[in-house]
Amino acid sequence: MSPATLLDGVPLVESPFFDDLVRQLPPDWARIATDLHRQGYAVFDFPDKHIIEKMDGIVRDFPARYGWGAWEEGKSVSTRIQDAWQTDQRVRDIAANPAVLDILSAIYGRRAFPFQTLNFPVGTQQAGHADYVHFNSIPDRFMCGVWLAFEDIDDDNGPLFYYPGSHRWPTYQNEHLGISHRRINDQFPEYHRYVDLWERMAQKQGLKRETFKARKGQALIWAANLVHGGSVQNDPYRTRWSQVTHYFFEDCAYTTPLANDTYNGKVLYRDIVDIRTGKPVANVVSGEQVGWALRRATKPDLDPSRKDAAATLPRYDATESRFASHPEIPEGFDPAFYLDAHPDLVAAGVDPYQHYVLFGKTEGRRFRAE
Ligand SMILES: O=C(O)CCC(=O)C(=O)O
Repeated sequence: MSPATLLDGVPLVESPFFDDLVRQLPPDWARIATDLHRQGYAVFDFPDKHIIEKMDGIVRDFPARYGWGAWEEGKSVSTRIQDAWQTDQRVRDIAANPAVLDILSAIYGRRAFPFQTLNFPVGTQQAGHADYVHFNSIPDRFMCGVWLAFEDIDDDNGPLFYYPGSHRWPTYQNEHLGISHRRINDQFPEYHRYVDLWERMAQKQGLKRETFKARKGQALIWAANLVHGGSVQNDPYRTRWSQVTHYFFEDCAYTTPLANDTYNGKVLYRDIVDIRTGKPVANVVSGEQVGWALRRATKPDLDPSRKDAAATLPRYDATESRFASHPEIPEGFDPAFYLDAHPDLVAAGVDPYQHYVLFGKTEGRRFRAE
C-alpha cells in the first residue's frame, strides 16, 4: 500500500508520511504544503488576474447594500456579512477560484469545495480560536480557511493573528474539557473555556503570536486547528476589508463538535451547501452516507423556484429538533411556515429551528404568518 492509501483519512498536510507525499507535488504547491504542515498557515498571492477589480467592487458596493451608513456614523451595527456569495458573483468567484481549489485539493488529498463566506469591512478583534470546534469533518481536519486581504494591513487596522505551531495540538473537544452534553443546547455557554485553554496552552508552550501584515491581494490558508483571531484595531477610523472563505473536502461528514452530544448518539451533521453548485453535500464517512443526508437522499429532486416545492416534500418533524427550545427561537416561530416561506431551505433539507438560530435570525428571515 502507498503511504497515501495507508492513511487515506488524514489530510496530506497532517500525514506522518508528509515527507514522502510532498515530493510528488509541483514546487509551488510543495512550498505551500510545507508551510501549512510546519506552521499551520501558508501565504500566497491570490491567483486571479481580476482580483483587484473584484475586491474594489465589493468595497465600493457593500456599504450601501448592507446599510453601513449607520456604522460610519458611529452606531453599533453588525459588519460581518455571512454568505454574500448567494447574491454577489464576485464573492462567489473568490470563494470558488479554481486555482485555489486545485492547490487545496492537492495538499489535502481530497477535492476541496467552498461552503461559507464572510466579508468584513473592519477588523474583527475576535479572540483566538480554532475553527475545528465550529466546523469539523469526519475524519477530522479536512477543513481550512482562506483569508484574503482587500487592502494593505498593518499593526493599526487589526491584522489577523495566529499562533504558529498550535495546529499540532490535539483537537480537544467537549469531553476533554469536561463540558456536559446537558449544557450543549444553551448556545455553547462554555465556549469561553476553549478560548482560555488555547491562550493558556500557547503561553505554556511559549508559542509566539504572529500577525499577517498582508499586502492587498495576498491570502493566507489556515488549518482547521490553527488558533487565530483578529488583533485589536488600534486606529478605530481605519477599515480592514477582507474575505474569509471556509472550505471542506469531499467524501467526509461535516459537523459542529461544540454542539454534538456524541455519546448519546446525537451528532449535528451540517447541511452543507457547495458554493460552486449551490447544492447540498451529502455527509459521508468511509464511503457510507450518514445523518440527514440519508433522509435527504430519499426526497424527490425539487426545483426551489416552484411555489409548491415545499408541499411536495415530507414535512419536517419538528419534535426531532434539539433547537426547538433554544432561547433564540422567538415566540410564535412556525417551522412549517418557515420552510414554506423559504424554499431554498427545503431544498437543502435543513432543520428550520437550527437554521433560524444559526442564520435566519441575522438574515432577518420571516418566521410566522403576520
Ligand atoms: O478576520 C479576522 O480578524 C478573523 C476571522 C476569523 O477568525 C474567522 O473567520 O474564523
